[in-house]
Amino acid sequence: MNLKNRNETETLAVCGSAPVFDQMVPVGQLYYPSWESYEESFRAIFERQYYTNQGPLTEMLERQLEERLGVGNAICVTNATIGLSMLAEALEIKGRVIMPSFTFIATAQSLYWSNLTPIFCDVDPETHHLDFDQLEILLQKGADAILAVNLWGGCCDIRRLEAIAGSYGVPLYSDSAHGFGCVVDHRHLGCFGSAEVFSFHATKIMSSGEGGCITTNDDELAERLRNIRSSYGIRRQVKVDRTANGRMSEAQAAIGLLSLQDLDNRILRNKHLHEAYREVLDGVSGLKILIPAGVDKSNYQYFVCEVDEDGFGLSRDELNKALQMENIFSRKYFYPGMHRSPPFCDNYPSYLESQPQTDKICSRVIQLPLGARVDEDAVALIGRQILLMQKHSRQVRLALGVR
Ligand code: T4K
Repeated sequence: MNLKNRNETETLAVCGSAPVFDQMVPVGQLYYPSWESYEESFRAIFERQYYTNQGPLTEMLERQLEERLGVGNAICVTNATIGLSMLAEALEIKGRVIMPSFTFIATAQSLYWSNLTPIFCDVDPETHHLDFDQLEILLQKGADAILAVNLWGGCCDIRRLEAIAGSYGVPLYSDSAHGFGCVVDHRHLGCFGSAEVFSFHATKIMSSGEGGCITTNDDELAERLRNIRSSYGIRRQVKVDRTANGRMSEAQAAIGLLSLQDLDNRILRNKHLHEAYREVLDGVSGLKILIPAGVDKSNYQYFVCEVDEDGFGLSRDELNKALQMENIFSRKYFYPGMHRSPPFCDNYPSYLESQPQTDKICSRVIQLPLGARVDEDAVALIGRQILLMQKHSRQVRLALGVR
């Protein structure tokens, strides 16, 4: 496309041009192993005819995860959502759990499944993680646990959080769905608090298609989790009240093992893509780029910006719509905040006015494509379309039907 010879707005899909990408460019890692390696692993599963219930591949994946993360126990599960529910059960938490209002619905739903009451805490506008001032106020009112959430390849100030949880005598556990491969103080995420939960969903940097894993250095907690996970594959029988089916299949474990092999290359690739985005978008007025906070090393699995309508010239929703028309499938994770999501908005209306930072972030945040289906040329094109959308924001708005 030669911009010099064309009216620039004519190169925007929202203004009538063909989309800049022929095919959907999604947010999400979506790295998959080569067909050959996949076929080899699956042939072995079919030869063994052992498909699930803590088979040899799941066992192997757990040992490799423990080694990589430097943690005593890795317990693989069907997905992170069931992992979070199992963990609340295994920690034997009763009552009220403080969690951030800015997160994916699975975090809050895991508490509901465990008959726990979520206490929503607002987040820090710079990091998107728990706000420590509000956390202290909530702890003083009484809580039975803290469920932290580590977002975007960053981490809460986890040392400070451990100290605060210790001083109030409440367990701390983390939803680290986004955090596999991140390092804090020379230790991998997965070693902090009572336990952490990772997601191995296809959109995550470490993937088994669907899947996840709970990590802990507490051996008793790990045994309870293994007993809750299923009646199979336990090492030692311990008393648990409720069990679930949170087993990881051999098919998932096979993909997970292949994913782990190549993880460092993918993190490096993500880092380069981040840098490429920043080369185009750093300093653009009204666009704030979120740098993963609180980690020595990030996995860079999300590229996150906040759009300030006044400074940028378009709202986040307008930008998002115009990008989708280019086949650039940006996302607005997370919208709305937990305190505005059913059933929590109906059951706990008192939070509606008490989470201003979450509300602000939810109205501004956007994730741009990263991962297997994006390369540096794609980043340059996405960046260029964003700059054009800003430059011609008035026409974009008119084309979108906004006055
Ligand atoms: N805690 C937090 C903080 C989380 O963010 C999540 C999940 C969890 C807990 C729970 O973890 P899991 O129980 O899922 O293990 C996605 C993912 O489903 C979810 O894992 C993730 N977080 C959440 C933030 O995003 P969707 O419904 O928005 O993604 P989806 O499936 O529409 O995929 C995104 C894009 O990728 C789409 O444009 C389509 C494309 N895509 C997706 C898949 C799965 C593909 O092209 N191929 C694919 O196979 O939820």
